[in-house]
Amino acid sequence: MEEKKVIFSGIQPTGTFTLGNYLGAVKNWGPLQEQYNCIYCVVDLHAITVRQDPAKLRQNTLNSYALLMACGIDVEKSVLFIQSHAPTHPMLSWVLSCCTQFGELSRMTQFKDKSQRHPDDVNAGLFTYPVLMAADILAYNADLVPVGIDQKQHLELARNIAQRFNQRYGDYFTVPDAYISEVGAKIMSLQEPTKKMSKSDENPNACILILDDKDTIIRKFKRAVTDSEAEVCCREGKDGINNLMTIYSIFTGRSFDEITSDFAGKGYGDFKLAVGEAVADGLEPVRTEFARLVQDKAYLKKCYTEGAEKALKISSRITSKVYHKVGFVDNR
Ligand code: AQP
Repeated sequence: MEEKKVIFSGIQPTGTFTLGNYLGAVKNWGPLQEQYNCIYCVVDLHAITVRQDPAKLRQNTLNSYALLMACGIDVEKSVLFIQSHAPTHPMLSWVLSCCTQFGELSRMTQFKDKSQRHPDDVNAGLFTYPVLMAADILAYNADLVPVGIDQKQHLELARNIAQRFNQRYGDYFTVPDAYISEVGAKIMSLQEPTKKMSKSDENPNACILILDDKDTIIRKFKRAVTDSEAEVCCREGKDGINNLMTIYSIFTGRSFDEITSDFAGKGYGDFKLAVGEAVADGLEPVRTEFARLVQDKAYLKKCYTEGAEKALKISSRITSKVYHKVGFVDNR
């Protein structure tokens, strides 16, 4: 029988997830569990590349873990763990950083963006973050990495690093492919629809958080920036409406043509309200399940402890093999 392919992905524990994180990544992770060996983690090591309040980071990490479960990650089917519980990732990251060029890291657009946003803290971790991300993936020899389009450049780098290691030390790493969904791979800001929806946006109306309550979700959609026409259709230049149509289509299963005919002759107000309601209702089960799980601290602890054990079992084997290949003395 053909062995199942390995999927790896991670998400930062910066508060709750945005609708972009959800539609571009997390929502797709659950269904993949049936077909693949899935390994998912909350990437708290990545989070400290920007300054964090320690107590909040701890809380956000636990909340993110519970939220992933509420979004459909089943700990019986997938390995779900917290990144800092697997020291194999930074161990592997060091070796991989020696296979990465300074110039490559300098070209990463996220580094450029984030260093502009935090000019007082352009730390080395922010610069080398994509190497740690490569280690996250390669520590499991993952075949596929489900991410939004914004992570494509980092994934390309992970592929280059894997190939370089393989050339130097002999084929070992699987060169991972990005797994980018056809719709929802780039959800745009509700206030500036040419920019991606991002949780660090200063305007709270730009971004839907998946734990926002129904009224808040509807209010944010009502305030969404659109255009001066009144036709609900997908066309170049109608960035705001195109984005709302994408979101509505994912939540209702309606095609773009169906949406256009459903809203023919109606104004944007009706459409925005319908999008808000579809999203709020669609996210309701996630909110309810999250509220239940987050109370059960003992169960969560059991899940993330067991998740770390499973993750370490796989990644320790791969890291030991890598250490041997580069010429470190075995200690077993
Ligand atoms: N707007 C988006 N549309 C589609 N997918 C998105 N992702 C992020 N934003 C969108 C995907 O979500 C996954 C987890 O992302 P992350 O934890 O690495 O956070 P991020 O990419 O840094 O996203 P944020 O929310 O916008 O954070 P900040 O404000 O810190 O930049 C990834 O698969 C990502 O592609």
